[in-house]
Amino acid sequence: MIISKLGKDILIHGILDDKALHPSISIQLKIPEEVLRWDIETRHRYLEYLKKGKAPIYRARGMILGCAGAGKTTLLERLQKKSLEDIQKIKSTVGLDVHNDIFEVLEKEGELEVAVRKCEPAIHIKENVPVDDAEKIEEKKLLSILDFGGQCMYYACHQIYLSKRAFYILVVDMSKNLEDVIDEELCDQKDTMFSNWSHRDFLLFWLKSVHCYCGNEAPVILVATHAEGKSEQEMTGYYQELMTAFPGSSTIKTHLSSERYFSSSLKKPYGAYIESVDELERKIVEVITSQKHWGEEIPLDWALFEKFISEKKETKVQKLDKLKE
Ligand SMILES: Nc1nc2c(ncn2[C@@H]2O[C@H](COP(=O)(O)OP(=O)(O)OP(=O)(O)O)[C@@H](O)[C@H]2O)c(=O)[nH]1
Ligand SMILES: [Mg+2]
Repeated sequence: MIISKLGKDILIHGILDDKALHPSISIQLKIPEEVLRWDIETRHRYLEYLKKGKAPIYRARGMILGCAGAGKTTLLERLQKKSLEDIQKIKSTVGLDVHNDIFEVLEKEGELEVAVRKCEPAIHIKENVPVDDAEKIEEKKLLSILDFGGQCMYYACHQIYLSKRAFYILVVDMSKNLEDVIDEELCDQKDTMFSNWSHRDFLLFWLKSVHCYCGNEAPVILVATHAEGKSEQEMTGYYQELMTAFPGSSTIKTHLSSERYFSSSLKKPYGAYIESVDELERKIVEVITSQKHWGEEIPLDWALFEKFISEKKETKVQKLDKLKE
């Protein structure tokens, strides 16, 4: 049986409003939450596709948020195991950088491996296997990362990208005092609603954005950069300071956890990193693999369509007839 009878009934006849649609319903029915929100005709179509076969899919999306200069791109490049020489060449991010499928998730080892064969589609369709057989799919477990530019003129488009399906890495420069107003050159915030905002205000803004667009459960990993020379005690103290910096925002704080709090530092003069990012890497894998859509089953046709799209990616315009085919 592909999905339960109740699932089928809901897909074909059920009317679900937002209040009735608790995420647990989607898990129970094994139907993605987004599908349950579609109109009845499209839900019907989903069911038809599902009858033809389904396949588990392992995709994750992480978004790196924080003020300009906090060290977002640096952190990403460290996760990619780039050399300090490369890292020192990093320039301020313009808009946002989308890194599709840059890491392979090694679930058992708790590691992220830089995906080497990026140009190949993530999904491989095996030959000589019946079309409706999930075994036909050989999937890779992949992670995409969106690295946001910290200048405030880009913030208006963030809600397009923030998603319930993603997890977040919030980067904060811990060498700055939380209550200090951010230099207006840093995030280009002069004469905007962000002028005179302190580091604390910006942090709250990021957390509120995640809360607003991604619901209560979106996990946030907090990374305090510029942590050179900080003792463990100072690190703990900084986290506690952050937690008390948002009085009356208890719902916002639910996105944070001391277990998802890390420090990162560079030791420039000696040409070496102070700390590795292995622990952060393991936490990312843990967060990804505990998200409810990890390994969710999708109609096989969707997977085939993705393969088709990735093969044709080089041609920017596709004829609709061909796509429909
Ligand atoms: N000392 C020290 N410098 C760091 C650390 N992390 C980043 N930097 C430096 O801070 C500067 C800004 O780093 P980026 O990674 O470009 O910062 P970003 O958050 O991506 O900035 P935007 O792209 O402008 O939003 C660079 O010169 C980095 O070398 C750190 O932990 N310690
Ligand atoms: Mg950057």
